[in-house]
Amino acid sequence: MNENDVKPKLTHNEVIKEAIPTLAGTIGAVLADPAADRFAEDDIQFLKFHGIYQQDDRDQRKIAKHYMFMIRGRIPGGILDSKQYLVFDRLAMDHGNQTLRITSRQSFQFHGVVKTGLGPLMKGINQALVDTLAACGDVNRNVMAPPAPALNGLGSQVQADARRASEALLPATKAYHAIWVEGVQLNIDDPANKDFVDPLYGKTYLPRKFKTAFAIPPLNDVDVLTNDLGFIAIEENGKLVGYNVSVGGGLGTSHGNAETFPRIADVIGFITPEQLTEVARGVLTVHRDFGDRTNRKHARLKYVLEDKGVEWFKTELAARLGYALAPVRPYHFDKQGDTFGWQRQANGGLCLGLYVEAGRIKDVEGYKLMTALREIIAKYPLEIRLTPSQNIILANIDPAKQSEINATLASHGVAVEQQATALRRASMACPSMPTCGLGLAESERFLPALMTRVEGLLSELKLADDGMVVRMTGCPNGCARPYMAELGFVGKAPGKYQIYVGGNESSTRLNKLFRESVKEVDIVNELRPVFSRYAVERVGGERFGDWSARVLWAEIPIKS
Ligand code: SRM
Ligand code: SF4
Repeated sequence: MNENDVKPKLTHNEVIKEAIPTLAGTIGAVLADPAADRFAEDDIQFLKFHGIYQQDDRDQRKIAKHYMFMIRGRIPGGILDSKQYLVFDRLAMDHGNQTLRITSRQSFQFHGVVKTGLGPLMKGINQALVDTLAACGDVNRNVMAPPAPALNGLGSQVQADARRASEALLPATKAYHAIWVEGVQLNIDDPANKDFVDPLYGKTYLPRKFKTAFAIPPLNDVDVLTNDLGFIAIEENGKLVGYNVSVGGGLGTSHGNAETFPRIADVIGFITPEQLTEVARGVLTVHRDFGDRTNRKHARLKYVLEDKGVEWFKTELAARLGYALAPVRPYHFDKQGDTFGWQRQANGGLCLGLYVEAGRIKDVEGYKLMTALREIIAKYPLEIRLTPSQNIILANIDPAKQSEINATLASHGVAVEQQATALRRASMACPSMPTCGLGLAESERFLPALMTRVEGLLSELKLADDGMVVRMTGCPNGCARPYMAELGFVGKAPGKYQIYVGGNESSTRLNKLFRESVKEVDIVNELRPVFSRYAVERVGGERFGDWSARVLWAEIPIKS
């Protein structure tokens, strides 16, 4: 480097990670201070690595800032046992807002926790042998895996591999245990903490978040190609022989910043299950070493792939592993989404898929899903599985208990047959208001009302029974993966949305921007001519996403 060259400035997040690689900050001390109702900026960043976001209630901002916390679990593959579920339920009732939010990465979030509840809630989660470590922050996040127990013989093996990958990519800091389990500030005079450097992540962790998912073709329920790292199961004669590896997927963008974009991952090779953790670590360390630490909007692995190229990536990974990956094996995705209602598992047990609107488990008048689940899970031995589309599966149920469970659900207004329309069953919304600090428009609170209007339009056009993947987010970060939807809505400003069209059923194609800014009240009017054309122009049973990509995309003005 020439002496006149100015080294680009590292982001503040890099500076604070370098200064305190244990990620302890002053969290323990502030937690113990009864006068403090919130944490200061650097601790807010460290808290994310512990699975905690400081938020404020945006409905109350005009009156005063009411600080509260969102806590996200680390639940690889979305599987919990009954005891763990009941602990989550109790903690949400005692310290949260009496709801549990299933996330689009198969975890649970608590919302509305005030600072005095934070310590007891975190302790309770850890006592249930679940944790929240690395659920957020510049590390590998909750690892996804297909949750459907009735899927096929590979399910449990792939789930076990997802847990293995999750463990292999965990940060090693002792701060999490000290603060949340022992209830003390990390002892920085202990040499192990004073000179701590994470063996995998180093001092400064990753430049940005990193996401890993496992898929079992032909089902792409996890949206594997939207992840930084994907493992696509390859089966031969009913046995798992290994995984195709995908790298460099990601969805987050920013309005008005053309240098940010969603990207579908590249499938770069095949590995055996024995190679899984070393390959996962290899891919993650390429991100660690080459991700942009000077600009958090350009820091995801997808930009390394985009800037340096896929061939460069393969060579760099091979250099780290000491071998090149084997050639990609044939695979094919043809669908996504969940199966609802009762199904028989291969082991003779039953499972029940339940639709959860926008992932929010709650009680409302006439529909007491939270109570129904609590009663059933407390009474019958079963397993809980959270899905990547924000729904829940009760698994391993004794067939003799089916009718009792149906009766309990019915007594709380929860249907098992015809749980929701085809449109709603394939829909997702991110939380946005009032908890998310980044939301520009409503999402979870608006989508149900919009769905009712869209359903009306579809029935007028005799399209009501046709499924369509609809996803909404309150901003362009893409938390409900709207850029993969057949019909996507992305918040632009209060009460205004971008409309995207053209994703496909297998979730292997990004959609395209169709309308830049549409007011809530105008959405159905915008969609009416589109759906009317689709109803008459589609070929055979062509889905809305495929028709949009074939017909509408040709009409969308190309942006320079
Ligand atoms: Fe997300 C930030 C919620 C999945 C891309 N996401 C946030 C925050 C924490 C807002 C913040 O930073 O202050 C949101 C908390 C809202 C709240 O009140 O709960 C939030 N994201 C969620 C969840 C709960 C949405 C949901 O509907 O379930 C999902 C939690 C998953 C989990 O259990 O780990 C969630 N977020 C996603 C996904 C989808 C996925 O991972 O499959 C994406 C797009 C994929 C990707 O990462 O590219 C996603 N979230 C983002 C981004 C944009 C990242 C980027 O690369 O630009 C942000 C903003 C950020 O990180 O600065 C963000
Ligand atoms: Fe918040 Fe935006 Fe994510 Fe929705 S998409 S939860 S508004 S960051």
